[in-house]
Amino acid sequence: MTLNRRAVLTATLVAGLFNPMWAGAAQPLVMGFSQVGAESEWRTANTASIKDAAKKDGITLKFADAQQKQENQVKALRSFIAQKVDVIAFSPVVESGWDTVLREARAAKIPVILTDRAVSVSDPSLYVTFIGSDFVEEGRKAGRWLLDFAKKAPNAELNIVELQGTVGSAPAIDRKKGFEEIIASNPKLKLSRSQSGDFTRAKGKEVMEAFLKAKDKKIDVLYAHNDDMAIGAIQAIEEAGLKPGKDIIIISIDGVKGAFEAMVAGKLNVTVECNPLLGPQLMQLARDVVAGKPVARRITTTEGVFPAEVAAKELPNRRY
Ligand code: GZL
Repeated sequence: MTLNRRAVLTATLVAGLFNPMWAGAAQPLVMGFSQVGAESEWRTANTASIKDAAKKDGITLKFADAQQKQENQVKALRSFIAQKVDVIAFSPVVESGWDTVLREARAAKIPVILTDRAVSVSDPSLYVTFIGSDFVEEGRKAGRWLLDFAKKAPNAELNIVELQGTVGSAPAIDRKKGFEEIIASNPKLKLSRSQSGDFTRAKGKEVMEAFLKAKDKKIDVLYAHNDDMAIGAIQAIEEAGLKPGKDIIIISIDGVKGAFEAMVAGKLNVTVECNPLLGPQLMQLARDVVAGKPVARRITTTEGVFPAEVAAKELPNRRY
Protein backbone atom coordinates (compact mmCIF):
# COMPACT_ATOMS: atom_id res chain seq x y z
CA MET A 1 0.00 0.00 0.00
CA THR A 2 1.45 3.37 -1.05
CA LEU A 3 2.33 5.89 1.65
CA ASN A 4 -0.41 8.16 0.35
CA ARG A 5 -3.16 5.53 0.54
CA ARG A 6 -2.05 4.56 4.08
CA ALA A 7 -2.22 8.22 5.14
CA VAL A 8 -5.72 8.58 3.76
CA LEU A 9 -6.85 5.35 5.45
CA THR A 10 -5.38 6.46 8.81
CA ALA A 11 -7.00 9.90 8.54
CA THR A 12 -10.36 8.30 7.83
CA LEU A 13 -10.07 5.93 10.77
CA VAL A 14 -9.07 8.76 13.16
CA ALA A 15 -11.89 11.00 11.91
CA GLY A 16 -14.30 8.11 12.33
CA LEU A 17 -13.29 7.65 15.95
CA PHE A 18 -14.45 11.25 16.60
CA ASN A 19 -17.78 10.83 14.86
CA PRO A 20 -20.38 11.93 17.39
CA MET A 21 -22.23 8.71 16.58
CA TRP A 22 -19.38 6.79 18.08
CA ALA A 23 -18.47 9.29 20.73
CA GLY A 24 -21.82 8.55 22.33
CA ALA A 25 -22.88 12.22 21.96
CA ALA A 26 -26.62 12.50 22.46
CA GLN A 27 -28.44 12.77 19.15
CA PRO A 28 -30.55 15.97 18.86
CA LEU A 29 -34.11 15.36 19.97
CA VAL A 30 -36.44 15.33 16.94
CA MET A 31 -39.87 16.96 17.32
CA GLY A 32 -42.69 16.79 14.79
CA PHE A 33 -44.89 19.89 15.14
CA SER A 34 -48.24 20.31 13.34
CA GLN A 35 -49.40 23.94 13.41
CA VAL A 36 -53.01 25.07 12.78
CA GLY A 37 -52.04 27.51 10.03
CA ALA A 38 -51.08 31.19 9.65
CA GLU A 39 -54.54 32.70 10.15
CA SER A 40 -53.75 35.45 12.65
CA GLU A 41 -51.08 37.65 14.23
CA TRP A 42 -51.35 35.40 17.26
CA ARG A 43 -50.50 32.30 15.18
CA THR A 44 -47.57 34.02 13.52
CA ALA A 45 -46.12 34.86 16.94
CA ASN A 46 -46.82 31.33 18.20
CA THR A 47 -44.98 29.79 15.23
CA ALA A 48 -42.01 32.14 15.64
CA SER A 49 -41.76 31.28 19.33
CA ILE A 50 -41.74 27.54 18.62
CA LYS A 51 -39.18 27.75 15.78
CA ASP A 52 -36.87 30.11 17.72
CA ALA A 53 -37.03 27.95 20.85
CA ALA A 54 -36.28 24.73 18.94
CA LYS A 55 -33.26 26.39 17.32
CA LYS A 56 -31.95 27.78 20.61
CA ASP A 57 -32.53 24.42 22.34
CA GLY A 58 -30.80 22.35 19.64
CA ILE A 59 -34.00 20.43 18.92
CA THR A 60 -34.52 19.25 15.33
CA LEU A 61 -37.98 20.59 14.40
CA LYS A 62 -40.07 19.06 11.62
CA PHE A 63 -42.75 21.77 11.17
CA ALA A 64 -45.99 21.41 9.17
CA ASP A 65 -48.55 24.20 8.52
CA ALA A 66 -52.06 22.70 8.09
CA GLN A 67 -53.68 25.79 6.56
CA GLN A 68 -56.49 25.37 9.14
CA LYS A 69 -57.48 21.93 7.77
CA GLN A 70 -57.76 18.94 10.12
CA GLU A 71 -56.99 16.46 7.31
CA ASN A 72 -53.63 18.16 6.79
CA GLN A 73 -52.85 17.82 10.49
CA VAL A 74 -53.71 14.12 10.48
CA LYS A 75 -51.44 13.65 7.43
CA ALA A 76 -48.62 15.52 9.20
CA LEU A 77 -48.96 13.41 12.36
CA ARG A 78 -48.85 10.22 10.26
CA SER A 79 -45.74 11.49 8.50
CA PHE A 80 -44.05 12.21 11.85
CA ILE A 81 -44.92 8.66 12.99
CA ALA A 82 -43.45 7.22 9.77
CA GLN A 83 -40.27 9.28 10.35
CA LYS A 84 -40.07 7.90 13.90
CA VAL A 85 -39.70 11.32 15.56
CA ASP A 86 -38.95 11.34 19.30
CA VAL A 87 -41.99 13.44 20.22
CA ILE A 88 -45.05 14.93 18.50
CA ALA A 89 -46.53 18.29 19.49
CA PHE A 90 -49.50 19.99 17.83
CA SER A 91 -52.19 22.63 18.16
CA PRO A 92 -55.41 20.82 17.09
CA VAL A 93 -57.48 23.01 14.78
CA VAL A 94 -60.70 21.49 16.19
CA GLU A 95 -61.47 19.44 19.32
CA SER A 96 -62.83 16.21 17.82
CA GLY A 97 -61.60 13.57 15.31
CA TRP A 98 -58.18 12.72 16.80
CA ASP A 99 -58.65 9.28 18.43
CA THR A 100 -57.45 7.17 15.49
CA VAL A 101 -54.26 9.03 14.67
CA LEU A 102 -53.37 9.43 18.36
CA ARG A 103 -53.76 5.65 18.78
CA GLU A 104 -51.33 5.22 15.87
CA ALA A 105 -48.82 7.48 17.67
CA ARG A 106 -49.23 5.47 20.87
CA ALA A 107 -48.73 2.20 18.96
CA ALA A 108 -45.50 3.70 17.60
CA LYS A 109 -44.51 4.63 21.19
CA ILE A 110 -44.26 8.33 20.28
CA PRO A 111 -45.45 10.67 23.08
CA VAL A 112 -47.84 13.49 22.09
CA ILE A 113 -47.96 16.98 23.64
CA LEU A 114 -50.94 19.29 23.00
CA THR A 115 -50.11 22.99 22.71
CA ASP A 116 -52.51 25.95 22.60
CA ARG A 117 -55.75 24.06 21.84
CA ALA A 118 -57.23 20.95 23.49
CA VAL A 119 -58.82 17.81 22.04
CA SER A 120 -61.87 15.79 23.05
CA VAL A 121 -60.85 12.10 22.96
CA SER A 122 -62.32 8.89 24.40
CA ASP A 123 -59.05 8.07 26.15
CA PRO A 124 -57.18 11.07 27.70
CA SER A 125 -54.04 8.95 27.99
CA LEU A 126 -53.65 9.37 24.21
CA TYR A 127 -51.66 12.55 24.97
CA VAL A 128 -49.17 13.19 27.76
CA THR A 129 -49.89 16.84 28.60
CA PHE A 130 -51.44 20.15 27.46
CA ILE A 131 -49.73 23.56 27.56
CA GLY A 132 -51.76 26.65 26.75
CA SER A 133 -54.38 29.10 27.96
CA ASP A 134 -57.61 28.74 29.90
CA PHE A 135 -60.03 29.90 27.19
CA VAL A 136 -63.11 29.74 29.44
CA GLU A 137 -61.39 32.18 31.82
CA GLU A 138 -60.50 34.42 28.87
CA GLY A 139 -64.22 34.53 27.99
CA ARG A 140 -65.08 35.28 31.62
CA LYS A 141 -62.55 38.16 31.67
CA ALA A 142 -64.21 39.63 28.56
CA GLY A 143 -67.62 39.28 30.23
CA ARG A 144 -66.43 40.86 33.49
CA TRP A 145 -65.08 43.89 31.58
CA LEU A 146 -68.51 44.33 29.92
CA LEU A 147 -70.38 43.96 33.26
CA ASP A 148 -68.21 46.73 34.63
CA PHE A 149 -68.70 48.89 31.54
CA ALA A 150 -72.51 48.42 31.72
CA LYS A 151 -72.57 49.87 35.25
CA LYS A 152 -72.04 53.32 33.67
CA ALA A 153 -75.57 53.14 32.21
CA PRO A 154 -77.40 50.64 34.44
CA ASN A 155 -80.80 51.02 32.80
CA ALA A 156 -79.62 50.80 29.20
CA GLU A 157 -80.17 47.52 27.36
CA LEU A 158 -77.02 46.62 25.39
CA ASN A 159 -77.40 44.65 22.14
CA ILE A 160 -74.34 42.41 21.67
CA VAL A 161 -73.12 40.66 18.51
CA GLU A 162 -70.42 37.98 18.62
CA LEU A 163 -67.72 36.96 16.14
CA GLN A 164 -66.87 33.36 17.06
CA GLY A 165 -63.56 31.67 16.28
CA THR A 166 -63.19 28.55 14.12
CA VAL A 167 -66.26 26.32 14.46
CA GLY A 168 -65.51 23.36 16.73
CA SER A 169 -62.22 24.75 18.03
CA ALA A 170 -61.50 24.78 21.77
CA PRO A 171 -60.99 28.57 21.92
CA ALA A 172 -64.29 29.26 20.14
CA ILE A 173 -66.29 26.83 22.31
CA ASP A 174 -64.73 27.95 25.59
CA ARG A 175 -64.54 31.70 25.00
CA LYS A 176 -68.26 31.68 24.19
CA LYS A 177 -69.00 29.61 27.30
CA GLY A 178 -67.03 31.86 29.67
CA PHE A 179 -68.48 35.10 28.26
CA GLU A 180 -72.10 33.90 28.44
CA GLU A 181 -71.60 32.55 31.97
CA ILE A 182 -70.64 36.03 33.18
CA ILE A 183 -73.07 38.27 31.24
CA ALA A 184 -76.00 36.08 32.33
CA SER A 185 -75.94 38.01 35.63
CA ASN A 186 -77.13 41.21 33.86
CA PRO A 187 -80.47 40.83 32.00
CA LYS A 188 -79.84 44.14 30.18
CA LEU A 189 -77.02 42.47 28.21
CA LYS A 190 -78.57 40.73 25.18
CA LEU A 191 -76.54 38.57 22.76
CA SER A 192 -78.58 38.92 19.56
CA ARG A 193 -76.31 37.53 16.82
CA SER A 194 -73.36 35.11 16.83
CA GLN A 195 -71.42 33.76 13.82
CA SER A 196 -67.96 32.36 13.07
CA GLY A 197 -65.34 34.63 11.49
CA ASP A 198 -62.82 31.71 11.54
CA PHE A 199 -60.26 33.84 13.47
CA THR A 200 -59.33 35.81 10.32
CA ARG A 201 -59.51 39.56 9.56
CA ALA A 202 -61.16 38.98 6.17
CA LYS A 203 -63.95 36.79 7.52
CA GLY A 204 -64.38 38.99 10.58
CA LYS A 205 -65.01 41.98 8.30
CA GLU A 206 -67.40 40.01 6.09
CA VAL A 207 -69.54 38.77 9.00
CA MET A 208 -69.60 42.21 10.67
CA GLU A 209 -70.82 43.69 7.37
CA ALA A 210 -73.68 41.19 7.43
CA PHE A 211 -74.50 42.04 11.07
CA LEU A 212 -74.59 45.75 10.18
CA LYS A 213 -76.70 45.19 7.05
CA ALA A 214 -79.30 43.26 9.06
CA LYS A 215 -80.35 46.58 10.65
CA ASP A 216 -82.79 44.74 12.90
CA LYS A 217 -81.40 46.29 16.06
CA LYS A 218 -78.78 48.95 16.79
CA ILE A 219 -75.56 47.15 17.69
CA ASP A 220 -74.06 48.44 20.96
CA VAL A 221 -71.28 45.88 21.60
CA LEU A 222 -69.11 43.52 19.52
CA TYR A 223 -67.44 40.56 21.30
CA ALA A 224 -64.76 39.05 19.02
CA HIS A 225 -62.98 35.79 19.94
CA ASN A 226 -59.70 37.21 18.59
CA ASP A 227 -58.10 40.54 17.70
CA ASP A 228 -57.79 39.75 13.99
CA MET A 229 -61.56 39.39 13.58
CA ALA A 230 -62.05 42.54 15.67
CA ILE A 231 -59.66 44.46 13.38
CA GLY A 232 -61.58 43.23 10.33
CA ALA A 233 -64.86 44.27 11.99
CA ILE A 234 -63.42 47.74 12.73
CA GLN A 235 -62.97 48.23 8.98
CA ALA A 236 -66.60 47.18 8.35
CA ILE A 237 -67.89 49.51 11.09
CA GLU A 238 -65.97 52.48 9.67
CA GLU A 239 -67.17 51.71 6.12
CA ALA A 240 -70.74 51.77 7.51
CA GLY A 241 -70.08 55.35 8.70
CA LEU A 242 -69.94 54.41 12.41
CA LYS A 243 -67.21 55.01 15.00
CA PRO A 244 -65.68 51.73 16.31
CA GLY A 245 -64.89 51.93 20.02
CA LYS A 246 -67.54 54.64 20.47
CA ASP A 247 -70.77 53.88 18.53
CA ILE A 248 -69.98 50.18 18.93
CA ILE A 249 -67.95 49.05 21.95
CA ILE A 250 -65.45 46.34 20.94
CA ILE A 251 -64.09 43.61 23.22
CA SER A 252 -61.57 41.10 21.86
CA ILE A 253 -58.98 38.49 22.87
CA ASP A 254 -55.29 37.77 22.11
CA GLY A 255 -53.47 41.04 22.95
CA VAL A 256 -51.52 41.26 19.67
CA LYS A 257 -49.79 44.49 18.63
CA GLY A 258 -52.54 45.29 16.13
CA ALA A 259 -55.04 45.39 19.01
CA PHE A 260 -52.89 47.81 21.01
CA GLU A 261 -52.55 50.06 17.97
CA ALA A 262 -56.36 49.99 17.50
CA MET A 263 -56.86 50.89 21.17
CA VAL A 264 -54.38 53.79 20.91
CA ALA A 265 -56.41 54.97 17.90
CA GLY A 266 -59.58 54.79 20.04
CA LYS A 267 -61.15 52.03 17.87
CA LEU A 268 -61.00 49.08 20.30
CA ASN A 269 -61.97 49.17 23.99
CA VAL A 270 -60.22 46.17 25.57
CA THR A 271 -58.21 43.06 24.66
CA VAL A 272 -57.85 39.98 26.89
CA GLU A 273 -54.33 38.56 26.62
CA CYS A 274 -53.78 35.05 25.24
CA ASN A 275 -50.07 34.27 25.34
CA PRO A 276 -48.67 32.65 22.13
CA LEU A 277 -45.04 32.58 23.32
CA LEU A 278 -45.12 28.91 24.37
CA GLY A 279 -41.93 27.85 22.56
CA PRO A 280 -39.37 27.73 25.39
CA GLN A 281 -41.75 25.95 27.81
CA LEU A 282 -42.72 23.48 25.05
CA MET A 283 -39.09 22.53 24.32
CA GLN A 284 -38.31 21.90 28.00
CA LEU A 285 -41.56 19.93 28.32
CA ALA A 286 -40.59 17.80 25.30
CA ARG A 287 -37.17 17.01 26.82
CA ASP A 288 -38.80 16.03 30.13
CA VAL A 289 -41.42 13.86 28.39
CA VAL A 290 -38.82 12.06 26.24
CA ALA A 291 -36.63 11.56 29.33
CA GLY A 292 -39.59 9.90 31.03
CA LYS A 293 -39.81 12.56 33.74
CA PRO A 294 -43.24 13.12 35.34
CA VAL A 295 -44.99 16.23 33.93
CA ALA A 296 -48.24 18.01 34.86
CA ARG A 297 -51.27 16.98 32.81
CA ARG A 298 -52.17 20.62 32.15
CA ILE A 299 -49.89 23.68 32.16
CA THR A 300 -51.75 26.99 31.74
CA THR A 301 -50.14 30.36 31.05
CA THR A 302 -50.83 33.46 33.17
CA GLU A 303 -52.44 36.29 31.20
CA GLY A 304 -53.75 39.83 31.76
CA VAL A 305 -56.50 42.17 30.55
CA PHE A 306 -55.52 45.36 28.70
CA PRO A 307 -58.16 48.14 28.48
CA ALA A 308 -57.62 51.06 26.07
CA GLU A 309 -56.54 53.33 28.95
CA VAL A 310 -53.24 51.45 29.34
CA ALA A 311 -52.60 50.69 25.64
CA ALA A 312 -50.18 53.55 24.85
CA LYS A 313 -48.04 52.78 27.89
CA GLU A 314 -48.09 49.01 27.32
CA LEU A 315 -47.56 48.96 23.51
CA PRO A 316 -43.74 49.35 23.65
CA ASN A 317 -43.54 46.35 26.00
CA ARG A 318 -45.46 43.99 23.77
CA ARG A 319 -43.41 41.03 22.47
CA TYR A 320 -45.95 39.89 19.85
C1 GZL B 1 -55.75 30.71 21.05
C2 GZL B 1 -55.49 30.36 19.60
C3 GZL B 1 -56.38 31.18 18.73
C4 GZL B 1 -56.10 32.67 18.82
C5 GZL B 1 -56.38 33.08 17.42
O1 GZL B 1 -54.84 30.05 21.86
O2 GZL B 1 -55.76 29.00 19.38
O3 GZL B 1 -56.11 30.80 17.38
O4 GZL B 1 -56.91 33.34 19.74
C6 GZL B 1 -55.71 31.96 16.65
O5 GZL B 1 -55.86 34.33 17.06
O6 GZL B 1 -56.13 31.93 15.35
